[in-house]
Amino acid sequence: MTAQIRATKSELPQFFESEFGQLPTHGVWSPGRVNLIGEHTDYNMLPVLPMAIGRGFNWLVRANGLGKVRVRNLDPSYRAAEFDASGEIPPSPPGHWANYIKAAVQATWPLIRQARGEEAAGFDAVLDSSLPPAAGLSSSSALVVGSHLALTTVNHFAMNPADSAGLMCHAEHYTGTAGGGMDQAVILLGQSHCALEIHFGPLRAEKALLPEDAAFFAVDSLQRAVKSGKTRFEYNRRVFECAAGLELLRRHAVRIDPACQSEQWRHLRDAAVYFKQSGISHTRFSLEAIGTEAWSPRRLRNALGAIYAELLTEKKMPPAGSSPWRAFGGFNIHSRLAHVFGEAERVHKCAQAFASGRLDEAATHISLSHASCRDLYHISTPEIERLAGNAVRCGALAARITGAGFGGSVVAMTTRRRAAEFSGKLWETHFAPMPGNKPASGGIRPESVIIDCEPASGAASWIL
Ligand code: NG1
Repeated sequence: MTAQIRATKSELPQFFESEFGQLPTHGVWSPGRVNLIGEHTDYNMLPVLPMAIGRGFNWLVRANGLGKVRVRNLDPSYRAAEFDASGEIPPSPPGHWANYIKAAVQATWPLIRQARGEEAAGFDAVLDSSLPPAAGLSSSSALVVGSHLALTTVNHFAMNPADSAGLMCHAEHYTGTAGGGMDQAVILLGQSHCALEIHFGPLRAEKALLPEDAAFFAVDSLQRAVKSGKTRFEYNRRVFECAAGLELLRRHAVRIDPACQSEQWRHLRDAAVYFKQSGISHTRFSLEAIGTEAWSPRRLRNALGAIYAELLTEKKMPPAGSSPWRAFGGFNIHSRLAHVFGEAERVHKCAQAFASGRLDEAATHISLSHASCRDLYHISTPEIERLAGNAVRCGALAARITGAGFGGSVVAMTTRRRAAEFSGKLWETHFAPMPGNKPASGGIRPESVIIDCEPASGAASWIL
């Protein structure tokens, strides 16, 4: 793996020794991911089609006898993270990178203690990242998963990767987002040469073959989607809207089909299964149950009763009256559900098109996904639209926003034959003219914004 070679050749070992006075004992690799299709479906237990990529975090670690976790980042803009390890760790201020490490440690620590009957060992670590932060390539979950592997590795505590993925999905909620399980799953289970079609509840990751001649690029819009403050509100709000939508569908289903057992629906996936089995159009059903108008908080509270407040808390929405609620235009439940049900159907169709080498058909699903993310889920931005448009004008078969949205990256698909021409043109037309972007003045480099993505294997740890 190129990234591992990079670690041993870099200054990381000296950095570790100068910080901690000893040599590291283990290495850890935790990659980022790019999601090809299936956006905002995972927390509804509907499938996704991501792949792990060759960029991520390189870690060097060693157990310490201090009961502490001490982590240093080679990038000096991240201050040292240091805290007492336990199952209940007070969080750092919102948005602080230490929270991603704390998230993993507080969830993993009690498991080791329970299995061993004694406290786990803390660890010292240095890390270096080749992933752009907050760019929709899952640097946050790569940090969470890497911290989990650092802790389990120095404690010689073996866990099945699928169990680690489930544990880390819930662990990351500590940071304030109510995300699904896609990122942690693909980071832990990723395989070289293929994407994964991931199903949830229970977690099932199937190899998704990609055509030999397909090439993928993650292209960074340079608009950072930092998941604290407004962006976190916008993400959790959509998770809430899906959960509230499920409640409204469930109530409508009882009225029109008392035998439907909708009281057992836990996720939008369960409603999707019901629609499929009963031959019902989700579009028509949602229209009847929800209507197309935005729901004001008051109207939704009246419709849902006590569940409204419970869901707000469960989905980590801030208290009423706090700043993100100001200028709130209502809950767009109908359009959110239309996106989620449509997107879930596209995931499997796109995987099938890939498997049988039908690139043009896959490109159609990818383009439709982007339009749905923009028009129904409202996660695109003018910068992303400009970038996705330019990618297509430069020869991409399709380009779509990837990850949570509100900035971040676009994934562009092209053919291997046209890949070099595509990336050259995109650099010349989109990035090179950016004000202040002169290589001589330390401007951005093509390979740091137009990232050639081969499907790569998932996270790993090893003895040095
Ligand atoms: P990113 O792009 O890493 O913030 C987020 C969620 C995913 C998924 C996608 C949208 C986390 C850790 N990740 O990804 O679970 O919902 O958005 O498809 O919350």
